[in-house]
Amino acid sequence: MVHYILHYFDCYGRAEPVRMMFMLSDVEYTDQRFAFKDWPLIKNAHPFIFGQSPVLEVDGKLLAQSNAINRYVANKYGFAGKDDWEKAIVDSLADLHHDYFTKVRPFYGVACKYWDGNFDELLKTNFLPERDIFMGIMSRFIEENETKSGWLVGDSLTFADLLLFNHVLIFKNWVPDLVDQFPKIRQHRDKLKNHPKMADYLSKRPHSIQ
Ligand SMILES: N[C@@H](CCC(=O)N[C@@H](CS)C(=O)NCC(=O)O)C(=O)O
Repeated sequence: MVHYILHYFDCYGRAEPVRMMFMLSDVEYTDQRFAFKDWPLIKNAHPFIFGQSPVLEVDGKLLAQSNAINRYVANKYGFAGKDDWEKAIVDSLADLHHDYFTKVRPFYGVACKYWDGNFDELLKTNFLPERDIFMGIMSRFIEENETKSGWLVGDSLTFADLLLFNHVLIFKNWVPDLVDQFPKIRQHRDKLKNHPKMADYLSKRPHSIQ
């Protein structure tokens, strides 16, 4: 049996979609969490080959970059898309999510209290305009795929769905009306929230706001 160790901060962030894929697939793994205050001490040591987290250890081999990890685990356990075309579309949505997350970092950093800044101002000038673009695109994918499955791509859940879901759950903490004007995103979120395994997982996972 493969031995997986997922190294990440004690929060959801970039690691939660991987945790969700392991959970949905009943795959055992070590969820190696560390405190934010410890990061400077461990950042340049094993296993952080890029000086960043997450890192997935697979029988002692190290894989960095959250989307490379997502894709690796997704390919193994059936969350990557059903054929080459679906896989390419899933990857494109993961890249879009990455770009979006990079764009809203000024707001995210203030929301997490990583740095000082005007929360209300950044919400208005940074987060909300990017949110509207991102959620608009995601809504279109869900709508176009609605008769097939209600997932973003094809007829089954992929890691692109988990990236969107994780984002929605986290940012709702700071933006309570995050998805009020996006019915397709609410529908997608509820579909995942009501998935029996997911509902159980969400009720038991360690609490975090980010
Ligand atoms: N593109 C990388 C970004 C990784 C990244 O920035 N991770 C953050 C935590 S979410 C981190 O390690 N920050 C601390 C640092 O860079 O020192 C990925 O997706 O894994």
